[in-house]
Amino acid sequence: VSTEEQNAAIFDFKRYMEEKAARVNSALDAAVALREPRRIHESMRYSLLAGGKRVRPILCIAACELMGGAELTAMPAACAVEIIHTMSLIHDDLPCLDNDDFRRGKPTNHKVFGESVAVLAGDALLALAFEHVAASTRGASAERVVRAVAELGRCIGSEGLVGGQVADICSEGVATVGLEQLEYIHMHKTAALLEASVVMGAILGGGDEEAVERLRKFSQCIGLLFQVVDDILDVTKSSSELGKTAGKDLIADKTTYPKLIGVEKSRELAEELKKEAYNEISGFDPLRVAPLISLANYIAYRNN
Ligand code: GRG
Repeated sequence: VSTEEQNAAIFDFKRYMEEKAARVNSALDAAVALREPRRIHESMRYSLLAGGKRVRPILCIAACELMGGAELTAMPAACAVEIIHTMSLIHDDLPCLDNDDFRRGKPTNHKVFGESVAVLAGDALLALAFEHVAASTRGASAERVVRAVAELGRCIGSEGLVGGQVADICSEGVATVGLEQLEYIHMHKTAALLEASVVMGAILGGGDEEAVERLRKFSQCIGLLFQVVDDILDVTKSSSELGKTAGKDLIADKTTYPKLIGVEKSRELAEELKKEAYNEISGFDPLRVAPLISLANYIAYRNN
């Protein structure tokens, strides 16, 4: 067991997550206050404040603090990544995409507000995310704020999150999706927003080029790890909760890591990615890196 792992074990991760999530939640509440026009803000708030683990904003804050920056400096960027995550879920649940009825334990946005408002709530959240980082970030130079905004745009656009989603749609029902294609989908659809979260935090926290690039690699490893674990959970859940999930795309036509390489090899891959993530940040102060090590662990061993 490495020094980093020992420190991470002593570090009270549960408390850390609860405290950070609580402050992220109040910042989100304030950023999307209920105002006129009422209907659109109700719809935006409905999905944004419906819970969720807040992994992305906490990663953003942890990266900023590792670089010596303040939580307050990262908070608008932290809110922005959660706002974008939420808008991607609202759009993903629409009948023209995944057609889901429930999300975060509640009826999906379009089930409550109708499809047109749900589309517009997603659009408004996307616009707000960029406005919020640009207008509300304090404690970082204008140059760093602009760099952070550019990272965000790149990570979620047609060569990032949206690109991954399109590749995913195009691969549906295709029998020959290989490992390379699957990795492309996950690196873009899931890892890109985690990358934006970590890299924005590092930039705003004052990290130099080398530190930012190390953290970028770290985020890419945990991004892919997140999805490999998700795929494994799908398999382990699908056998125990088959009744609940019957008819959904769990086993149907979706290519997953367990399908391509089996559950055992998928677990090995997850373990490798976790080690690679650790390696990337092993040069930082072992005490200060504990939150990021614990977050990597949390992603590797989570059960939901
Ligand atoms: C970003 C402009 C823009 C458009 C969105 C619809 C779409 C394009 C993308 C879909 C992306 C998608 C649904 C990716 C899956 C992301 C994922 C891993 C969700 C689960 O995240 P958790 O476990 O969920 O962090 P909670 O609810 O805890 O936040």
